[in-house]
Amino acid sequence: MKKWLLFASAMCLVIVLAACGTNKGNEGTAASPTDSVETSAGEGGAAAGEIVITASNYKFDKSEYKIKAGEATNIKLDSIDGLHGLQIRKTEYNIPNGKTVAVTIAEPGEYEIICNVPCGSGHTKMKTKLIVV
Ligand SMILES: [Cu+2]
Repeated sequence: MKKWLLFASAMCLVIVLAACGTNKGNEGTAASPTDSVETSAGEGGAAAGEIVITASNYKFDKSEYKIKAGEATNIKLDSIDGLHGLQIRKTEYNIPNGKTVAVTIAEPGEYEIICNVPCGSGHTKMKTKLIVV
């Protein structure tokens, strides 16, 4: 009986670890509903959704990212090549590498995203856009 319980809890652990693994491959696309429920319970509070911005030398994975005005969205920065940081201009949001920040912007518009870590020769070219609709 006890052995069986041990096995069951070990299986739970495996499932949790596997869930983390698949989450990493989620580059920039909207997380699946189950993922975002887990994440919002953990770090961002009651965020509406999550986006992952992937940074490498010397670019971000998309030319623009969209979030909804007035709604908290968890934005995660993932550096897969080099070390980068993210700054949303005209706002106070800075997202360090590997961190998730709940971002709420009330005013619709285009916000420039830049890298805020001096990362090398292509640093000044590291720009993308956050579209708030
Ligand atoms: Cu940089």
